[in-house]
Amino acid sequence: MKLIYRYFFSFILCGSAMNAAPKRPNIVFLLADDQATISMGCYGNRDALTPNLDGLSARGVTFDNHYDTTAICMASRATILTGKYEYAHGCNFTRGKLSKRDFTNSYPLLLRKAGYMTGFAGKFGVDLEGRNLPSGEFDRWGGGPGQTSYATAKNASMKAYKEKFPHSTLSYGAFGRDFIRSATKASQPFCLSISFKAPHMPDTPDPQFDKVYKEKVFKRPANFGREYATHLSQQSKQGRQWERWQSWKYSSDYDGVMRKYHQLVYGIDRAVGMILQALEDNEVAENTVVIYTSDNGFLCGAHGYGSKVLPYEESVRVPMIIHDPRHVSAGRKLRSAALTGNIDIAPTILALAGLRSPAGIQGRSLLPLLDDPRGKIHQQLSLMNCWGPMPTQCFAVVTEKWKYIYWYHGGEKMDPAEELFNMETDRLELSNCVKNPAQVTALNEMRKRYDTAMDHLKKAAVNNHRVYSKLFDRTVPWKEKAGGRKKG
Ligand SMILES: [Ca+2]
Repeated sequence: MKLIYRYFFSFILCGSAMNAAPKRPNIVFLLADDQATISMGCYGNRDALTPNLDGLSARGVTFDNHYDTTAICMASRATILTGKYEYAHGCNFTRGKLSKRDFTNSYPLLLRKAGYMTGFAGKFGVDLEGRNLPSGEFDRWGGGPGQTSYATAKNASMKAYKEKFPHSTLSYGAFGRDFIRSATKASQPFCLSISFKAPHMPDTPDPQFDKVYKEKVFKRPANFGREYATHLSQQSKQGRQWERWQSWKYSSDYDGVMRKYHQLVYGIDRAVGMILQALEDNEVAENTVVIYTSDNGFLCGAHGYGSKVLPYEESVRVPMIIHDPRHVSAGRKLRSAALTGNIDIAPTILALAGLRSPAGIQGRSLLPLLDDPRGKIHQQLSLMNCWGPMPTQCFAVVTEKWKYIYWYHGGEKMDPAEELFNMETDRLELSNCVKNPAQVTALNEMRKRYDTAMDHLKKAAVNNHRVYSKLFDRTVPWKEKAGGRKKG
């Protein structure tokens, strides 16, 4: 009866406003922190229990080649907000804050300006020029500074939830539920952004889910362990990612570590379930687009590395789902192999809201891929690491078929190095094809693509990233780079 009434009411509205613009959708943007594709059932891991996320995947379009162009929290989040590569927004730990101009042009602020009711909860994770947290820029705020805490009581803006939801992950589900309930009473559409802390370290999952993975033994990926790193660059082994193979116990207690990691993701799955249920309960599910992704992946012992940052698959390729219930793509378990990236999130959300992307945005709307999941948005994407020890800093390009990484740093122990991986046949990056005579054509093509990407970097790099115009240029010899800067 309720449904009939709703359709009748919609008909009356349509009839009385034939020329009115189509109703703008609500948008829910859900962001995990350090979540690798290996942690989800819908990305092929049968050990993972993620029923709500798998359901979202089945109803929406799931992206199999989605990359975080910088695989570290702050830079990736700034990219998500702005639709720009790190070198163009300049924001990363120790390097720079997000400018007022870029933040003003970020998707939540543009949507609010266009009449959306906006809410944010979780780890904001981006340092802003001239201010601390942007609590006043959202209609409802449950965000926190720095890394936030898994203890809800320690997150000042979320204290209202500390009794019922002492672990922060479910508190964000409750925030989302309450925001949706109040937002649907208003006449305007809403945009809810939730940034979970999970499954970021320290690995302290919600104890109420302790039984979910108790004594679970996880299948090791086929590139698990140091024996699968002998072909990888010396540069990639100079940072903490190499050391964390041992200190984070991938080497000695893989199952123990992965139980906690998956348990943290299980908490997210439950919180996502709360939010999706709230959309149903408040009768807005049919007009709400849900997007789910992560700010970077996690190496989890692949090749004997821990953590993230490096441009290898487990670190840069992340989950990405878009469910638009209004669209013909809904409910068809569609997957897209198109190359997509975190630079595309803001333009996609802006397009959903019917807004044009501001000048300088480098990403593109992914909505055409809902029409045709076999289509293409990008021919190539750039990947970069501008954080941590200088030898681990690098630039890379990826296509649907190849990934090419250039490690610019030389020295006593190493020469600048190139890596070429076949993304169609070697997703685990077990073979570096740089010296394979059969792949000379591919190598030359990817070098050319790299140089094109560098041309873009040189044009768009902001002040604090201009140094990379030279450092990442593969035509400039190491000696010239080493002479021009202090030891890093
Ligand atoms: Ca992260």
